[in-house]
Amino acid sequence: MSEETPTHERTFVMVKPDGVQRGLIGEIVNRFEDRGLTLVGGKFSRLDTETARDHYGEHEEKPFFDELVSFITAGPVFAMVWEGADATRQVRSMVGETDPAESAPGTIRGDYGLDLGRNVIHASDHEDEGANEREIKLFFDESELYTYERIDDPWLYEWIVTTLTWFNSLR
Ligand code: RTP
Ligand code: MG
Repeated sequence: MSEETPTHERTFVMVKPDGVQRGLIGEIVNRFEDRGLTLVGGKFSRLDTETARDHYGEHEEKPFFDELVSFITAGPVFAMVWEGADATRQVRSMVGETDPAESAPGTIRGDYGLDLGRNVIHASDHEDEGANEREIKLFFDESELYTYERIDDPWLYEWIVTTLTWFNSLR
């Protein structure tokens, strides 16, 4: 792979209780599927307080922490793992800014949110090293994640065609 080839990686994403209640799971899954990412895991979960405090541990000292924990435990969430090239950064750019009011139209929070404390979706932070692995482990067993190739992968990634061409040239 050339230096420019982005890392193929897994990222953790979660439709928050407000997104579930508002019937946005399908729309959100659709956006990531349309983009070409591969859904390798997905399930409902109801966070208990301990898991929620763990998940948002980096914010423990912040004034909004208790409210954040009580919101995220208020109803079921839909947890997912998406896989693809540069998946963490791509997903975050589709999610938008933390505050929906600052999020561009076309992003999930920019299209479906209005309020900082009701921002529809969580995605692992690409600037927080190890966040993906930590959050995936908190929600999923390895046996709940499925590796497979999308049938359109060769049309989504140039490097697949390049590698196949190189491989065929050896035969
Ligand atoms: P998330 O972790 O939920 O995906 O959101 P994020 O990375 O965009 O933002 P983060 O800084 O991790 O904040 C976590 C959640 O806390 C709420 N928040 N409230 N009142 C406030 O100043 C404030 N700041 C953040 C937001 O709901 C945010 O999603
Ligand atoms: Mg965050």
